[in-house]
Amino acid sequence: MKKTAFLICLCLLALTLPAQKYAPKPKPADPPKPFGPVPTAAQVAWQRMEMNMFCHFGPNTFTGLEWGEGTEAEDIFNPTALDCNQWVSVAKNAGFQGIILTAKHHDGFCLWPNPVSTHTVRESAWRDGKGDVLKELSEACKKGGVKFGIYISPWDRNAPTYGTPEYNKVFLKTLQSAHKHYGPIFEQWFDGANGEGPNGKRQVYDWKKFNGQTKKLQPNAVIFSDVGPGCRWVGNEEGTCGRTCWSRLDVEGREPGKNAPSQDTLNAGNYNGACWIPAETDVSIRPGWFWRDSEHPKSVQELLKIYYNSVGRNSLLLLNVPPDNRGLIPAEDSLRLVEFREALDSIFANDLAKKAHIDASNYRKVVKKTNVFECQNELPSWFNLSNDSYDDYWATDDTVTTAWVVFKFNVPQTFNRVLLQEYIPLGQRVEKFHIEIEDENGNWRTIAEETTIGYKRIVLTETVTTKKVRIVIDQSRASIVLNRFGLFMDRILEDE
Ligand code: FUL
Repeated sequence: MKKTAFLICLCLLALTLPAQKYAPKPKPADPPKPFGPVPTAAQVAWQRMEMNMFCHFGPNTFTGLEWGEGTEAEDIFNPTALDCNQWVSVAKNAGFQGIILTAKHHDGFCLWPNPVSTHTVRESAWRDGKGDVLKELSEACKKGGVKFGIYISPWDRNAPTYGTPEYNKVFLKTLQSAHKHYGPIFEQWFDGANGEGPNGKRQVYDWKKFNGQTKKLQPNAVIFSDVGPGCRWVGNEEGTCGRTCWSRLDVEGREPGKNAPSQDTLNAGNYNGACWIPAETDVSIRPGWFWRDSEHPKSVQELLKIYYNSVGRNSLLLLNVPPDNRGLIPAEDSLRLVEFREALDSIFANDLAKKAHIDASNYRKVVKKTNVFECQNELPSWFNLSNDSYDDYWATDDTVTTAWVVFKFNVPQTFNRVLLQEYIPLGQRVEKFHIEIEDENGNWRTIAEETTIGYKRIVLTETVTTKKVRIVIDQSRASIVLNRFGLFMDRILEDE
């Protein structure tokens, strides 16, 4: 009885309140639900680095070999003017966010005094055995604000235990010594190469333990191998990611090396892959991975093509820039990288799409968080396509998997590069899209047809001039979530 009286009072009170002030709150649209496997925060941060520098350095720098035998005398390693700060400044000037060093290549020589090896800088005459390249580079990276990563080859042509279960223990201790003393490490690189012939030693690697210990000691490190788990080899060393590239891969029953998925699969990913394992494109600025006096860096044009074929195809670019036998990055490579940076800036500094009026066939209703009571503050989320805030996106309603966005200009614009980005924290969705421009007669003309977008897609088109550009998403596996669209003019590779 008491309860009923209380409820009546409550209703009367509610009726006396001014209706206007308590108008029903518009329900802000929920963010789209994630689709399929999604990246971890570390994988998103890694992908956003876009370009990192690889440094192959070790006995091969002094012998001219690509794969050292493992029998080279330690004294062979003798850089006369090592300066890791110079490597860092070269990397920064080129716009690389991180550096990955071959701390131990297949010859087994360790660039740090690894306590479980007798084939290290400690055994060499270099700096009286007191030198430590890992220490110098990790400190230089910290000082320069560049992230530090390491390559440690599982294949070891020097380790006496190689080919026995004992080697796995040695390898775990090797990893531990590097991970404990030189972190934080943003990427751990596990090479899949294993060149021992039929009569040679074969190692059965304990990948579970290698990955488990790495995760424990360096929780933010993205682990590279043919099968991840953090990121995967792109399947070639030419700098070409698949035109269709899914960041998903099936790795059940797979291992790095001989039991890896086919190179074609690594190049394109698996449409329904169970794990988020994005592609990393590793390629050298020179013909070899290690420095040789007789070799020279690629041209700016070649580097730009590599950029489009890697970063522009939903992959991260890991460009190898090998230090020479002085322990310095040669002037011709560092100059080439400055030219490469200037070329990228000349193309991507001027986003023509920023001047556009945008319209879309559908958008998810997003109510400005600061003022949820006023419906007129609903923002068409397509505005987010031309701003630089990573976490703001244009998304369609849940059931809408085909949509267009049109970019209109007051005066005609000339461009040949179209940039698109999906908001990958919510997964990879788009599987087919095309780009149209309005011609002089007011008709739409298709200038490109592509498949995947992923983290970043740069579509190379003929040079066109138009007042209207339309992106048509023909097929998406869930609602569309794009966070960036841009239009650029490349005058360096204009007709490619
Ligand atoms: C390969 C190695 O065999 C090469 O020497 C180089 O380190 C390259 C990055 O990976 O598998």
